[in-house]
Amino acid sequence: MDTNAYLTEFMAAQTKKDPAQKVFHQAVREVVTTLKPVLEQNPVYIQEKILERVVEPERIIIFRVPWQDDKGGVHVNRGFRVQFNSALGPYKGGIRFHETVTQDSLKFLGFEQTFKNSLTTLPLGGGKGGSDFDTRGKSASEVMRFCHSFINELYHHIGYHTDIPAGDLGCGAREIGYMFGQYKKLTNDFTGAFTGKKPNWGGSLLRPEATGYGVAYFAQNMLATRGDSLKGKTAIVSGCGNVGIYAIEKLTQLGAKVVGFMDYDGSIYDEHGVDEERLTFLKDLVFVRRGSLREYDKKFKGAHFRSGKKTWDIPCDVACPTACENELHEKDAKELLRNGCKCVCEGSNMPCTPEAVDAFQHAGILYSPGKASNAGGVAVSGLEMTQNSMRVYWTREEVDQYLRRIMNSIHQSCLSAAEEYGLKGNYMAGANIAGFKKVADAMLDQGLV
Ligand code: 2IT
Repeated sequence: MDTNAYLTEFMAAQTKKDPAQKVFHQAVREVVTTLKPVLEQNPVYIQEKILERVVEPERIIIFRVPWQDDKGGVHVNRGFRVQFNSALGPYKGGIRFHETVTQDSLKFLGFEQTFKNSLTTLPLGGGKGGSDFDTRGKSASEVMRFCHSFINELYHHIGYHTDIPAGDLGCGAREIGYMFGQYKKLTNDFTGAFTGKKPNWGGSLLRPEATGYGVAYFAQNMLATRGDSLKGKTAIVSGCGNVGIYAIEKLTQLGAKVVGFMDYDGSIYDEHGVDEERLTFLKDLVFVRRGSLREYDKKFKGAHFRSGKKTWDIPCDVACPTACENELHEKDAKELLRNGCKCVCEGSNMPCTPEAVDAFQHAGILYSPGKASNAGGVAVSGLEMTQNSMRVYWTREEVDQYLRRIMNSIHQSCLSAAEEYGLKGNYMAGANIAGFKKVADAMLDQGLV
């Protein structure tokens, strides 16, 4: 059978098996499509049914999470952990607390995580978990009771050598703290079974900044392949969480002017660009007061808050989507291109729809998929695990050096893999091929397990 027919049949079988898992299938389709030349040169992957095996999570745990609100009312959420692939190391990946969490979204994220973790060069398998629980609008004690209940079940399935969760959307250091505390209470074991801990109880310096900084380093690397840099570039960043804020910080430090950003309420256009004063305000607004960007508009003259509007119409050279999956559509991509955008560097997981990616690739601008450019976060999680094992703390500078080295290496792997298979400059193909091959070869070595 020729490879196209094999891939068509493969995708049809996937959709037939779980017809409702649309985002997962989107992620799978993106990966397997770019693997075509790899499968042609390495028929063993087809003979050994590596694709069929790699899209099947090793295990999915689904559980009840009951908790009580401050008034004594009873609530029930659903908890998940998708232990996707352990060929390269223990399962590793974040926990998402958001109303949109389903088995579908976590399978997509766990699948992406498997290849992303492979690209980091570190010994990490892939996993993802979470719950359809929204931390927004809940008191700290409600969040704590929820996190404790979540861990009352999950603690059976995770551990230092087994599965190491971290944060993701709706799950930051506060939630990791509550989960880690309960895990330690139940197991009587102080180990690095979570990453994203605070530095005073086992966390790594620079972990909060790592994803955003990594995005900026990756954008810088991409521009360098065209003899260019971030200096003097206009940039927009779509999300305003951990990833977005620190991407803004590093893009600015590397000489770009960030004129647009966005949160759940709307977006800001600030012609002046984010400077130190604005960044300090943003960090306090987002991380401490958990407020809305409407306040930024009131504070800084010349800044405009655009209620309910995204950032993509703001003219820029560099765009970093850092909010969530499928946040950037074909029409947004076309608008960015019309406005002269030269580089799209993904900070969230699969933020660009397939049509948007096609538009960027067709136009020949620099485009990197999240599994390559947002891997700095999980990479520093890996470094946090190393520090925990060694029982040492590294300085900010030491961690930053490793982070830069890892982002450079991911960038290089993408370029080399793409070139090797005749797809020069295609970061999406490069990331998928390099990430996949390492996992696939380990699976072959380990036999049918
Ligand atoms: O999407 C991601 O890479 C993360 N949420 C971070 C995972 C981790 O284990 O640090």
